[in-house]
Amino acid sequence: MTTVSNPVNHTQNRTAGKVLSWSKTSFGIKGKTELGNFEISTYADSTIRVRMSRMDEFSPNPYSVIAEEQACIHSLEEINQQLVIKTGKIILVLNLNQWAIKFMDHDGNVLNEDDPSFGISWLGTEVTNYKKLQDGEKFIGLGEKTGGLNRAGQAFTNWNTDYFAYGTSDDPLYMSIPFYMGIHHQKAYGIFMDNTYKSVFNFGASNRRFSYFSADDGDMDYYFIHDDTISKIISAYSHLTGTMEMPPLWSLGYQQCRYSYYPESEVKTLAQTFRDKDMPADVIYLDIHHMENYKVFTFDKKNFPDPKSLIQHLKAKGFRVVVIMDPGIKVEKTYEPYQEGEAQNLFVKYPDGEIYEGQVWPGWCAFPDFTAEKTRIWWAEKMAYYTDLGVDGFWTDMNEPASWGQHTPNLINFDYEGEQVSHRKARNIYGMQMARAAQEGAKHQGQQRPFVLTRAGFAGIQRHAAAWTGDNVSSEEHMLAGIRLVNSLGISGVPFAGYDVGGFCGEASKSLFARWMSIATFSPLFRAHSMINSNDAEPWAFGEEVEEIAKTYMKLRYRLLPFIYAAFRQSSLTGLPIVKSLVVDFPFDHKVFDGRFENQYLFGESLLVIPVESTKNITKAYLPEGNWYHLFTGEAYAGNQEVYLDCPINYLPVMVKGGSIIPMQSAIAHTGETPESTLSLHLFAGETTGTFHYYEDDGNSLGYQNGDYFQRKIHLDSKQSFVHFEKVEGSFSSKFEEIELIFHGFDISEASVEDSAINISQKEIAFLDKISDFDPLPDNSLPYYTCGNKSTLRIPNSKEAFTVKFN
Ligand code: NBV
Repeated sequence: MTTVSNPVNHTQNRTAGKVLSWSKTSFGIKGKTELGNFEISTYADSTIRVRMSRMDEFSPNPYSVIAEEQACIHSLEEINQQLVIKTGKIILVLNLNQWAIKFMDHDGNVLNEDDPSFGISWLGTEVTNYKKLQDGEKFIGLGEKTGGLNRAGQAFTNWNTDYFAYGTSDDPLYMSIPFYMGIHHQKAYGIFMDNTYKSVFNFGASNRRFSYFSADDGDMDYYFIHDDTISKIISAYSHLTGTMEMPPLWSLGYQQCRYSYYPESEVKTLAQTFRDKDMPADVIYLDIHHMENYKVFTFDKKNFPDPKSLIQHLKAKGFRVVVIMDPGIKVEKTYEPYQEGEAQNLFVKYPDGEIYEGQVWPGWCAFPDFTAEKTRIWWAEKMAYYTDLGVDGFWTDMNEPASWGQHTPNLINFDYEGEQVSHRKARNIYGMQMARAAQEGAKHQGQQRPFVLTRAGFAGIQRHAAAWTGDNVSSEEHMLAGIRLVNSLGISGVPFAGYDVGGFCGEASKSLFARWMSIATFSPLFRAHSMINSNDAEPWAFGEEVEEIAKTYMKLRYRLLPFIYAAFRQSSLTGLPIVKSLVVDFPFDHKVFDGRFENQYLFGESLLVIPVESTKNITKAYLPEGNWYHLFTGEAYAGNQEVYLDCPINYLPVMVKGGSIIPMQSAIAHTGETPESTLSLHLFAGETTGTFHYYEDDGNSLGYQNGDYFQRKIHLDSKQSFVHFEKVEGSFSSKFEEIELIFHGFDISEASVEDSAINISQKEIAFLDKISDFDPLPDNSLPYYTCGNKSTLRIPNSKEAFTVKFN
């Protein structure tokens, strides 16, 4: 490849310059500036891609975007040295005298504009897009980044990094997602820079002129997104980079990890203890000590003489086993994976052809080049070793890739789907390609819905794996920081994420562990984990009181599974988060950015979780607009106000949004157990009407892709006093024969069922004087869950449409 016209100048900023020529393409325009080639194309009315390169050809990232261009240009005009391009939602104005883009909405409001002097610039190989800072502009997103919800005034680096015991303001961490949203003047937009080199996002740090995003090398390649809501912007980003596949139901249960459980007798005791103590759990992890000298695709013969029987034993008790897989392959001439990798040319190499070796747990290791398809196929085949033993899930750790010394030499080569690039371009994508290999491997070995948990990743990782936030610390500060990390991952397209409950490094106090368990009940991934040589950290290891609290919340998690599973289904369709920072629904309410409230989030559509340190007994919370109910006391609150809430250690403040419908089931020991046949539908009176997208399937197979699901919308209209159940779609039979309606905040004396093909007799709709049995308070120190007037009503779970009227 040759440079366009000007040689790389290493000392001075060079801008793209004047537009010299342009022409129309099927999806937009392309042309030349004084310094680069450019192309502007559309992917949707809401999404425009801008590319600029000094090379003759672009070198796109083949991994992140899976959407295709779409012709969405409604008009294109050249007026006074400006090119005006309109889609259904965006007006793009390109200044032809000096490359600078302005994005506006159809009312002419400026959403985002290039700095008029610098626009797209180069400094040596580094390419940057400078964007004028708008008045009061706030910035959110960027995935796994520490700091506050509003990122204004700060800068962040994307360079996947293994960071043991990171601080709560440290950067960069394990995963890079170069997607953010800007919010100002009651408008929002999103920008995704699709470049895998090390990059920097500066949101007005050390200057007050511009924000910018900049990559060490490669093309300036970004997608500008605008729509009326943050949700639509996130969905548009997810349309580009893909959504999560439906995970297996068991992965939504409680997961127990430790570095490491061994020998096998300890693993068996662990499993039995959950069952003996009646604490629901689904997953046990085997960390690196299950291997022989930390070699992947082995089991240690002494500690795990018969892994197949062990796994069968655990399965019989309702447990799934997830094993860790590190990328480093021990350099050992007699070790089969090394022999094969060497013989088949599967490892990352130096430019002179020598295999690159770095030190990790097994000692000196070679690293499979997951950016080459043949390596991913080889890995997928190797995974038969685990699936033959009955392993259910895969945990890809150390895939930044990590190695002792933390300075992988930049000159090593990666295939990058045939492009042949250096570590500078490949590092950030390596972890995602390992997770992909694991997911493809599990599928190749016959698993229909693989569960892969990854530490490193890049934009699009949600298509291949769930994520966790690495080696956090047992502290109050870290507990809250983890919530922000997971919330930020959620608004950056990665809905299935979590943190190590209890903290990985250090020792959790009793109260910290209890509070962390209660918060994580409302996290997409619910997994406790802790470091080698630390105290026991299972939910019963902190004394009786904590055990009771943990058990109550773990049971609540399992009772909420119908609600959680439906939230996963929605997320897999829309890309929207399962834990929604309040900014998603209330972006123009400045209170949601307030340091006191920025950790609050909605779990699913309806549960407002107020995370609070375990040391506090009372906390201030912000209730956004709408009306709210305390989940545990049933007390009603008006929205748009700050309130004080009690939060003793057994009592996490959680509010339910008025108008919500929350399906719950009976407590079960693990997801393989069938709950009782009654589905409890909690209905909360609201100022606005509510819709719930109820969803069920077998939780395991891909049958749902062919219609084998049970799905219906349920509408609650509190003002007009009815609940309407739409006709069920899909061929799946619900596990619930009966629905119990539980009314909260209503004053009901009678009810009737209408429009029903089923004949519901008066007897069946008789009110039951029953209150919920959910009590988070072992010592009953706070009011029992009475919830309004205790009205409940039972009806058959008919697949037909019907309406329940009440007054
Ligand atoms: O495999 C050991 C650990 C693992 O438990 C942890 O969750 C990872 O983030 N792993 C890192 C390696 C080194 C930890 C010091």
